[in-house]
Amino acid sequence: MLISSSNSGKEFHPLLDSIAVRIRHYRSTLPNLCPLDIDPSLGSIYGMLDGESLSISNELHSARGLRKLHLELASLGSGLQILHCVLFPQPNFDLPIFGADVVAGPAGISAAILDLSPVTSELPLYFQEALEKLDKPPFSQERELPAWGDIFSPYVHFIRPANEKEEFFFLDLVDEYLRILISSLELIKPDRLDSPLTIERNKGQLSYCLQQKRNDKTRTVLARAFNPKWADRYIEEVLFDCPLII
Ligand code: BLA
Repeated sequence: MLISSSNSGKEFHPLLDSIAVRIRHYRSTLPNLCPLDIDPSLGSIYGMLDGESLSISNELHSARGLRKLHLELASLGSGLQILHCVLFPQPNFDLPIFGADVVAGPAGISAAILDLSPVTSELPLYFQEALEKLDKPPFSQERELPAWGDIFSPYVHFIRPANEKEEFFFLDLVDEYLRILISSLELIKPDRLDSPLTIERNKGQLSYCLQQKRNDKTRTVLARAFNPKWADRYIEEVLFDCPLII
């Protein structure tokens, strides 16, 4: 069953809640898990727009092999709710970026995106093999990726779930993608910080962030709920701040 719980007093769509529970569960198993500091003015945000409450709550951590684990739940007026999660690897680990974005409106989920995105020309073999083995659920409404979506892997899912069954399929995929990423963490031996591989992966994360910043839909929604200047700062500093150049 998809669970529904309250978060900061706010009811979220059961799919968003269920995904957040899975992410927190996997996160709790990670070695060296450590909360990351965030500017209090950008961490938990509450406001009102046209009589509707707005909220954004951010959870930021690091762990062995992962420089930034970001889970965000946002409620941005007109019944719009968003779950955003990105797990950025440490560039000296040969890992892809885990990303999930789920957008719910008054008529239900309009977009559900999930990927393990490469930071070099191809996904590491371990991930190609593990993802290839997964069953592809029969989603009835696949959506077309925007032009900036060339950062995603061949295993990206971008769908509009048509019913609760398809929401379950998507939740299962999130679970599998997290399981694959987290099980690989135990096997990986990091490269040196000054290795050319590390530098290449660092550049790959940078271009992932630059492409994500071309998503006008994110900017538009944040600018409407708050204001354009705040939206730009939030995107630059919280969502897709650029990785350290090593
Ligand atoms: C689409 N993202 C969207 C949409 C909205 C947001 C409103 C349009 C939904 C639709 O077309 O049905 C909004 N997403 C947000 C906001 C935040 C957010 C406000 O995360 C944060 C506060 N986006 C990501 C990540 C991925 C991603 C990590 O942040 C993928 C891993 C993908 N979102 C993504 C894509 C689209 C999208 C591919 C579709 C864009 C399009 O169709 O043009």
